[in-house]
Amino acid sequence: MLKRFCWSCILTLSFASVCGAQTLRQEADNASLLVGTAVRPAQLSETAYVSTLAREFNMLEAEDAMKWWILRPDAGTYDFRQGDEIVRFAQAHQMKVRGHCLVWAQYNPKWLTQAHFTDRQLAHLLHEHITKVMKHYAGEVFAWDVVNEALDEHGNVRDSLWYNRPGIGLQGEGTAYIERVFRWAHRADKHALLFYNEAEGEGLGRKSDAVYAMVKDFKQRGVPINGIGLQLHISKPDVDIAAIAANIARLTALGVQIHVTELDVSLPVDSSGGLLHPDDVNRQAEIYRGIVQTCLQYPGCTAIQTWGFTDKYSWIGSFSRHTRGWALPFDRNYDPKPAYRAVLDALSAGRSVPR
Ligand code: 9MR
Repeated sequence: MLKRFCWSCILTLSFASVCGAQTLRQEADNASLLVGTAVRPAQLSETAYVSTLAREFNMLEAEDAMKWWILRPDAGTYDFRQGDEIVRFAQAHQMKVRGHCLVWAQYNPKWLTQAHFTDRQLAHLLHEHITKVMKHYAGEVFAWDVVNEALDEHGNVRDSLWYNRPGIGLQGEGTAYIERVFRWAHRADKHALLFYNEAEGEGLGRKSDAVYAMVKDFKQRGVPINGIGLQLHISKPDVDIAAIAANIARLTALGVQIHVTELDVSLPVDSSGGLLHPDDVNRQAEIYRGIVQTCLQYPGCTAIQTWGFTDKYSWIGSFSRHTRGWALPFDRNYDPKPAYRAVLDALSAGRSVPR
């Protein structure tokens, strides 16, 4: 890709550092791509966190702040403070905001899960929640993960509060409850892009086949769905990039966008947090590079987001009982890792010829 002509290049010997690779954000802007990260509001008072975030990303998403367990301390209350703080930060730094997530079987507040609501009561509660939250953020959140992780590894609809325990009145009818909530979401904010977000179904297999079949069905019947979120929490070194590309190709051919929503590549660490195998950082960088290059091959792949950006704050440590870590492009001191350089290089190559 031709770089724009730059006078400062004449004044410096270091052409590449001034006019070549810049920041992820600048390169993503040039490639017409959104590059985002998940954000926790508690960290927005930390100078290094804030400066890295604003410099490197043109999009962010609340890692937790827009989930039921934070937004809904009790049945009668909506607590938007944390979500609003994130939106204000984004606006102050000209960043887009993704919303996450309106419907998920996990991490719901106890008042909701333990009250033995009937399906009619649950339908009412969920409809009201989607409507209030989306209207609150209308014009601020441009895309929502409406439903998160509703399918199991076989591609079947998971048992859940919202589906069949007791569900919202569509128990036993497969993806009908997902369709219902997408329709509610579209009515709440007709300008928001509506995504179905899924884990471990990024390549080819039973789960991604089921997502594909659902999208095909929804598109044929006019159900308002605009995109699929591919989470991409990677924990194995043998990532099948070709299978991910094939999945992106078939989904975008149906007319939905792809957002890579939760990318991280975790590595084994020892008890003091050091890498067990130092060479893993290079393998990690190549995985990051491969994902970014793959997304850039498809015009319908419009955003790449990492799940946090510094190893200082990542869900991986506590989730793996501190056996894994090092998952993100910046280390604990906010220094860029080889993974950062690989993403930057891939972005700076721009989009390849559209397929
Ligand atoms: O990273 C998130 C962690 O801080 C929270 O404790 C947890 C529950 O809210 O959710 C984590 O994020 C998950 C995301 O919302 C959906 N995909 C899997 C993510 C990692 O568990």
